[in-house]
Amino acid sequence: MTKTEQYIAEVEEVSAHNYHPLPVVISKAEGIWVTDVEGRRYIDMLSAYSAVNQGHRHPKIIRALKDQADRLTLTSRAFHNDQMGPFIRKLVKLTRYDKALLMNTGAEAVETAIKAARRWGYNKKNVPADKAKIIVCDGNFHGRTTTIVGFSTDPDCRTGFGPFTPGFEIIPYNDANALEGAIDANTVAFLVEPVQGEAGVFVPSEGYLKKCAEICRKHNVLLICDEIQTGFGRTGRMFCSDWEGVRPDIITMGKALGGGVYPVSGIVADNEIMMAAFEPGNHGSTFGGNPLACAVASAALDVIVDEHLPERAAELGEFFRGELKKIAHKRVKEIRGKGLLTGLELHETARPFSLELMNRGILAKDTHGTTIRFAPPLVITKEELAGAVKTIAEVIGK
Ligand code: IF1
Repeated sequence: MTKTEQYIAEVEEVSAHNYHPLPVVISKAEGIWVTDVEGRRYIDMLSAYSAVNQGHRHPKIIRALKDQADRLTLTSRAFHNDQMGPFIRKLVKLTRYDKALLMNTGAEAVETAIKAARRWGYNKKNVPADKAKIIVCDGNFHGRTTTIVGFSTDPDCRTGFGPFTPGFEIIPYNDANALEGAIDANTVAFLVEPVQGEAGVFVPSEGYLKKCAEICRKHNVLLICDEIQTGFGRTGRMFCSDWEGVRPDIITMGKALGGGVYPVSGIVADNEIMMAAFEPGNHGSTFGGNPLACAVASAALDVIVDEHLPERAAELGEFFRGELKKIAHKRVKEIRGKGLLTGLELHETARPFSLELMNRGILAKDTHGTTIRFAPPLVITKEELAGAVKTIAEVIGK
């Protein structure tokens, strides 16, 4: 057995079988490159689902991690720490909101937004107790807690995990009229991804989010944008909602906020929501806002701003999709995306192509059967992207 086979066999034996990864075992990484246990190098074109926008092990982020690890890692929120305030200040200045609430994973950020919206609804909109409704979209992906999978439309995510939390209504994505039709007196929020990732990189029509924002405002419904995957430069703006000049009432964030180094998530919102929703004792997390997380996330934000990652993603994404479109092979059904988040949809099953790309040094994951998702770290160069396109063309054209 090769080393790769040994590691995979071990995981098969001792880990729950909740994933079906590509058969590559990674042991090292730097920037856009990862190295497997056989010493083979690959370009990472998944970026841990956009969590390593800054590239693997960015030196400034690793420095922050090490320095903070030598001082203080965890206090819990029973005491203050000297990292949380300065970091949140930086985050709310960047995002231009009054306040942030820090958690660890994306799903927790979404749960936090749901709680905030419900409490706001009861305290500010006078929704009768336990009647709050939140509208969500067909094809959504917001995480894997029991509440969140309860409003998923993907059978793989939800089957067998009920009974589910009530209070959610599902409408079609990319249909602003459906949103207006679904809003009633008890509706507190509309939760939406500005680009649907899991659904196969589905980019809604231009103006959709703006229209949704107007409808929400008109009916006093909170707009919650889930930017966990689309945030921090991935789509070519700091947040994807910036593309349409939309300022959501709540943004959920995670993934790249921790620079691919440490799980850090949270929500931002203004006082009107944060103060109505949260008081001592009604929400929290042992690790949320811990000093190690804050030190890492602070450096992660600096890298995004200092290295102009949103601007890079905008420019390189255009270049990448332009080059991909030149492949024009009959196997290709559609190429779509925003910034450095691209889906290449085929007329056939995508997994064999992901496997062949892997054999040629490119790691990209198939999603929803026929789409390959390309989302390299935003620090990738034009030359590296051009090289990747050549390989992709060879694999698709084979
Ligand atoms: C998995 C997808 C990506 C997310 C949005 C919340 C979360 C995610 C918009 C939850 C997480 C992940 C998690 C990963 C696969 C993945 C994914 F294919 F399922 F849709 F990225 F595209 N909101 N996305 O995309 O964040 O709790 O995981 O930190 O296997 O679950 P989390």
